[in-house]
Amino acid sequence: MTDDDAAAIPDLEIPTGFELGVATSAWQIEGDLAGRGRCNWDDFADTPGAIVDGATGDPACDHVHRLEEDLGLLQWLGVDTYRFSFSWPRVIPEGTGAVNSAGLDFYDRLIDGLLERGIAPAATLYHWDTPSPLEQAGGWTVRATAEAFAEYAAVLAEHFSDRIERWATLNEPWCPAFLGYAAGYFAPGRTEPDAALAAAYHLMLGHGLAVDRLRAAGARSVGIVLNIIPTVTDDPKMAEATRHVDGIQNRLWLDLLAGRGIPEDIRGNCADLTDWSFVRNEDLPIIATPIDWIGENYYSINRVVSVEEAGSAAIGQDASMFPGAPEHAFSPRPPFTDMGWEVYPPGIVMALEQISEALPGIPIFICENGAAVEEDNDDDAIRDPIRTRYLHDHLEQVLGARSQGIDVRGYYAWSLLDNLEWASGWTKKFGLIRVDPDTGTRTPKDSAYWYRRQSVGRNA
Ligand code: IFM
Repeated sequence: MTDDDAAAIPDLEIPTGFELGVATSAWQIEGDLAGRGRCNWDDFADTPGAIVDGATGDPACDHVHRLEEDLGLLQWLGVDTYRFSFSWPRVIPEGTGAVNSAGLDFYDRLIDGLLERGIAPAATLYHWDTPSPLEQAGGWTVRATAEAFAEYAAVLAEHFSDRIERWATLNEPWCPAFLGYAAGYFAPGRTEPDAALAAAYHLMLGHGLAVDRLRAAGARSVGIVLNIIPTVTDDPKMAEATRHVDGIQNRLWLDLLAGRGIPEDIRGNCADLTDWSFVRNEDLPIIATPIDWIGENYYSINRVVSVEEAGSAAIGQDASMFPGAPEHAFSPRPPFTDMGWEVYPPGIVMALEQISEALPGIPIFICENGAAVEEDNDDDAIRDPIRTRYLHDHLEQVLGARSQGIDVRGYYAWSLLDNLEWASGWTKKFGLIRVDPDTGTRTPKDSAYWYRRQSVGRNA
C-alpha cells in the first residue's frame, strides 16, 4: 500500500445525485480569537500538557483571514457541498445575550462565497466549542446550557435559513460528553462519570430544543451528526462489557432520537454513578422530535477484549470513556492510522446498518471519514497514498451499501485542511490540503488530486 501513489488508486463511479463534500470545524481552523469570545477549548489549551504540542486556537489555520483562498481551494476541489461549523462564541461571545454582528458578517461572507461557487453549505451548530462563561457555569452538565443552545440556534436560523439548506445541531455528542467530562482528554478536562452522563443527556436535550427553534425560523432540513462505532468482541466472556460500550457509544444516542429514552441496561449499569434525576419524562418527546437526516462520522471500530488481552493504545479507546462498564479493554488490529485507529472499511457499512435499523426511513450522510497518516514530500508533490487508499476503500464501501438499499446520500471527507486535532494539536494531520503551521501556506496533497478527480470528473 505504501508504494501506491494517488494516480494508481482507481476512480470510483459516483452515482448521480450522490453528494461529495469536505468538512471542517470552527475551532480547528478559524483562528482570530480577537473576533470572538473565548471557549472551553481556549481555556483547556491554556492548561499545561492538555494539548500535546501546546497548540492554541489562534491562529489555527487562520481561516478567517484566508477565507478567499480557502473558498478558492473548495472550488478547485469541485465538491458539491462544504460542511463547516459555526463558532458559538463568534456569534454570541458570552454564550447568551448580545450577538456579535461581525461574527455573523464572517459567516455571511463564507456562505455567500460558497453559493457563488455553486457549493452547498452544510452547517453544524456545535462542534465542541462551548462559550467559556457557559462552561464555567457547568457546561453541558446543566440544563441551562441546553436552553442557551436553543436560543443560539434560533439566532442562526433567523439569519441564515434563506441560504443554508442542511443544518446539523450537534457533532458527535459522545466526544464532548465522555471525552470531556469522564475521561478528561478533551475540554473541559473533567473526570467525573456522573457529569458525563448528565452532559450526554443535556446535549441531546439541546439538540431537541434546537430542532424546534431551527424549523420555526425557516430551516428546511435538520439533522444531527453522531459517531456510531460498531462495537464487537470475539470473546463470549466480554459480551456484557461489549453491550455496555455499544450502549454508551451508540445506543444511547440512537434510542433517544428514536423516542425510546435512555437504554434500560445503561440506566441500570450506571445506577451507582448517578440517580438520573436530571432526566425529565417530558423532555423525551422533545429529544425525539423527528429529524430530516442523520449524519455518521466513521473512522474505525471498537474491538472489546479482556484486560489481559489489551492491544496497542489507540486515541479514543479506553475504559474511562465508558462509565459503568464491566472491566474491559480494546484491541485494535493492524493496519493502524497515526491515531492508532484500526483501518477497517467494512465497519462503515456496519455503522450505516446500525443507524438504519435504529432509525428506519431517515436518510444518512457520511459527514466525516478520513485518516491521519504518514506522508512524504518529494520535489513535486505531497505523497499520501495511505490516505488516498483509505478514502477510496471507505467511499467504495459506502457506495456498495447504497446499491444494496441503504439510503446514504452523500460523503464528506475529513478534512479540507490539516488542522488542530484537538488534544493532539498539530501532531496528527487529516487534511487533503497541507497547512504549514508556521506560515499557513496551503498545498494540496495527492489525496486532494484524487478526490478532485472523483468530484470534478463526475460534475464535468
Ligand atoms: O478532528 C476530528 C473532528 O473534529 C471530529 N471527528 C473526528 C475527527 C478526527 O479525530
